Amino acid sequence: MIHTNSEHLYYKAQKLIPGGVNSPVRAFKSVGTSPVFAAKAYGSVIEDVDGNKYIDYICSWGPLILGHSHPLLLDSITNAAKLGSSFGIPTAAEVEMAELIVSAYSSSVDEVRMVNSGTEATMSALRVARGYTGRNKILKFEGCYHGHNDSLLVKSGSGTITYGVPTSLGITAAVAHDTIVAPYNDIEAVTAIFEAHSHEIAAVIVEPVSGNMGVVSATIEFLQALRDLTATHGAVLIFDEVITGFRLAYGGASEYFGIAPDMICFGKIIGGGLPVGAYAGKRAIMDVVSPVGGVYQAGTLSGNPLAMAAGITQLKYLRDTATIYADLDAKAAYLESGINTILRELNLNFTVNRVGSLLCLFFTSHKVTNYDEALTCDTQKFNIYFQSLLDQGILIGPSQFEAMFISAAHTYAQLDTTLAAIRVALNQFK
Ligand code: KE4
Repeated sequence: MIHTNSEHLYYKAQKLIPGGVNSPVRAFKSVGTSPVFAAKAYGSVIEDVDGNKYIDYICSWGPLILGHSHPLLLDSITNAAKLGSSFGIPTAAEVEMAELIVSAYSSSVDEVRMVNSGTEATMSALRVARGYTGRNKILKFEGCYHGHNDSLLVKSGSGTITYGVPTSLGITAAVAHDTIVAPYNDIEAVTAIFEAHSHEIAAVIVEPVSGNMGVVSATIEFLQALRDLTATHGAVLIFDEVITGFRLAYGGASEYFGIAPDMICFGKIIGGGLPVGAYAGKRAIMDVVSPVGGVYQAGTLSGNPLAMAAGITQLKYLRDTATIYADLDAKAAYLESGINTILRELNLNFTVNRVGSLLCLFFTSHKVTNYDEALTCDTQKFNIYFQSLLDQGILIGPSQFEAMFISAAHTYAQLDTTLAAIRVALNQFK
């Protein structure tokens, strides 16, 4: 493949944008190569600026569950744009979006507030939980990513200290001090933390299925323990459903696991590929949000009409297409089964995790149920695998610790093409 135009753009971009990209993972740094620049996309195909075509499993990191440039979404965005791109006063579309989210997650939420990213959603939800409980500490889990707000760019402290230390420059020790980090899926650890910090913990935030350490699912026992412990100790349970919301089921992980958190954060799918986020919860909690209550949160473009138009169309399609989730899961299961067959035939003992239409091939023989186990992966082998797939016209996330996203646009013929490429890529390791 020729990448002349991508290389030229990347050279220019690095002089103007930190690392040449507007989000770090796009730099392909962890896979040790230069990024390809997208020119256009349609269905499950991305074309780069050199005319190379890829079957795309990044899907904009989740939003494009129906595929790129879906005609229904294009029409909605175009029609909304003709009426105005932003007003600064309320619109009917924001009410309709709120109705869709509240009705899909009715066991957990009465009210929803739109924001412009998943980061804003989780940042705001934590502020609401702190304002609602009057407490300072939050509990998160290793390997879960909730966006780049200060309280959540924190890892577990060394030794016996339970408070966190920053994972990024620019975050104060004081902020990190109020974040406790526990191992994912570790009920005993969380129980001990609540026993030690019961009345200090404002919220527990968790990805019910993490798409940020590869794909790793919480066990239902773990989620139930979080539900019980937060209820007992008066903390707010927040499901970060930025990835899983409207993906694992129309009612997301809350429906998939049958567990109702106190608050839910959304992003990605609810905006149909346009900038979006939302946080939602029971009225008793959400009534602390300004202008009703004393927790301030605001946004110039929150509930933007173009993002609402795209998101409403996508959510209604997901709501009204009876077989959509079964079809998505069947395609992902087909890919999972095909990869496992290839691994068996090549006598490779790598691990495949799949939940719904999210999957990940881990270059480790370990089962992967938490971040420490994910870290046993041979990332050098992943990098060779990634590059081989890219050269064969298959685009997956440029990191071992991301998910493959299946969309309704992926065809079984494309899955077979993908499996053939995966066989070539894995054949290098037998
Ligand atoms: P954004 O601020 O990027 O819209 O959302 C942050 C976020 C919150 N919660 C979860 C579970 C998420 O996965 C994310 C963002 N996901 C990453 C991909 N793993 C976005 C890709 C990127 O950072 O460029």
